[in-house]
Amino acid sequence: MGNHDKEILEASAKHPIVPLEKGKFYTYGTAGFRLKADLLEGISYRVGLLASLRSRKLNGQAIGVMITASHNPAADNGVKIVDPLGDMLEQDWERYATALVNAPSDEQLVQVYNRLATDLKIDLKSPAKVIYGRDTRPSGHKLVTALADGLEATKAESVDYKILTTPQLHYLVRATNSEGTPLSYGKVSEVGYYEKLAEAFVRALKGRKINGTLQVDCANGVGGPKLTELLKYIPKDKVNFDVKVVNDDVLRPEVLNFECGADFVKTKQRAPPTPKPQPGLRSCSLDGDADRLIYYWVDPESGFVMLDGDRISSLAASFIGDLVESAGLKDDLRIGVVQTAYANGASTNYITQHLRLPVICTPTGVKHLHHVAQGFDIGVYFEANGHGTVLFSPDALNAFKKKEPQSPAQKDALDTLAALGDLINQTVGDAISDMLLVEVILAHKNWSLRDWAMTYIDLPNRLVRVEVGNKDLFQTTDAERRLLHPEGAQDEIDQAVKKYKDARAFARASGTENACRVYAEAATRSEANELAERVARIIERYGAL
Ligand code: G16
Repeated sequence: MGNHDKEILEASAKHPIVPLEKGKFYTYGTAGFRLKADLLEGISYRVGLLASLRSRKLNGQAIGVMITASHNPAADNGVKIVDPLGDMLEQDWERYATALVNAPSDEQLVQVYNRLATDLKIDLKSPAKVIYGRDTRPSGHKLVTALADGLEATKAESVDYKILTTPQLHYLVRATNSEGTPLSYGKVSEVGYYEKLAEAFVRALKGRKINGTLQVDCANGVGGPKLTELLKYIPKDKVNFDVKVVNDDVLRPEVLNFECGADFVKTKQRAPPTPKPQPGLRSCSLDGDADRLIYYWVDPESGFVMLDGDRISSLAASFIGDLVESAGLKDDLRIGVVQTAYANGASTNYITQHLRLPVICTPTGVKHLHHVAQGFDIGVYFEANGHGTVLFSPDALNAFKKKEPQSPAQKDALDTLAALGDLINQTVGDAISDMLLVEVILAHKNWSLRDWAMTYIDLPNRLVRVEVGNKDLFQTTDAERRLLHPEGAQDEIDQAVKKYKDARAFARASGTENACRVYAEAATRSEANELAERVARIIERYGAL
């Protein structure tokens, strides 16, 4: 008998796992377990067991659990684990999560739990701490109860932070673990998060003026109330930040991510229909849990113009690169950019040829990009869908604060870099923090969105979602740019691509939905559309076999 057997068995009976068809398993995907909410109660309970084990393995450091399905519809939900520094769960542990969640009976669940403890040399009597939060989905209540029961059964100390954006929970995990140390990340509270961002925003602006109104579409998700809260912390006497918060209805679940939000804007390549788009208005959209950000405006002449994650990435890389040069740190700090296969080819060319910075391509999922970005002193990583951040190494942060400036211009650059180190969420992509970063950069450059859009011209592209019988049939290689399985599918894609000028296309299984995604790029919009449709038909055919 292990230490928690009886408690685990008893609580597990209250939160049973829903069996899947024979041969199918629950998997820890791009962002944890993400499914229809009615399949998740047992999973959430078992994630509680895993989070306790993980905390014990890491000497009682706090582990986070976030309950959200982010950009997915209201009927879905998800559970994901956050590691002590606020980053995503270490990949090796995804296997353990999958093993616990797929244990077929309560008894086998106890066995897997005890076996993991033995194999990983975890002392089940040592302290464990888990903190958690959820987005505004109504199903979150039940999933939190199941999670809390898992933590109680395994005698972990826990803190329920109730409703949060995903990046706020990541912040709180890191703040909790660094409290009272020289590397303290900020006050351990939601207020601490607002204070840190607001203070750094004012400092980074250095008196520069923000032009005009910014309209923020909050996808009717948790970002709405949290952004409204943050705005209260920005001192009106110091900063003229005129923000119009829209699509912030969190009381009607059916409107969450519905015809609004960053995912809608990015995939449909148009502004949300509500509120009626106002020509020329600087606008941006967050997604359902506020970790993605897309900017856009409707131009009276050329129509809808979007500035997505690739644009934010190149804007940030260029601005920070210039500051590093002005600060006299160019030879000391390595700057790099991390993208995925979805990055527009024009952005990659701009970054490598114009900014002369290295670009690395990884599979989809911020967990992959984050890891690679850590290899640089300044690692800029964004997915085209608007999910990303900029990571500064301890050496970089140290240099911003300690280097003796040789001129007022150098001091100015060093101060701004130090402020950005506080403004930019170092744990994960954070739409609210990224939005403040974009506003700071535009204010420094005195740029409109049109000026920003002029930096390069995007290649026309199209994203298509394809329903298939079993998405797991589709396996990829080369950072998801080529299909390995089903056999023959990639050859057909290659043939299709050859028919178009400057074209590129790929298909991959989504890690957050039961579908495949197809991306195509070509010299003209109609060719990109046509190619995407062709590849989608290939995927449909292979998916139906
Ligand atoms: C999650 C991940 C992102 C990923 C996105 C789509 O975002 O955190 O890194 O790009 O899913 O993944 P997939 O194409 O595999 O479905 P979010 O905002 O939904 O948490």
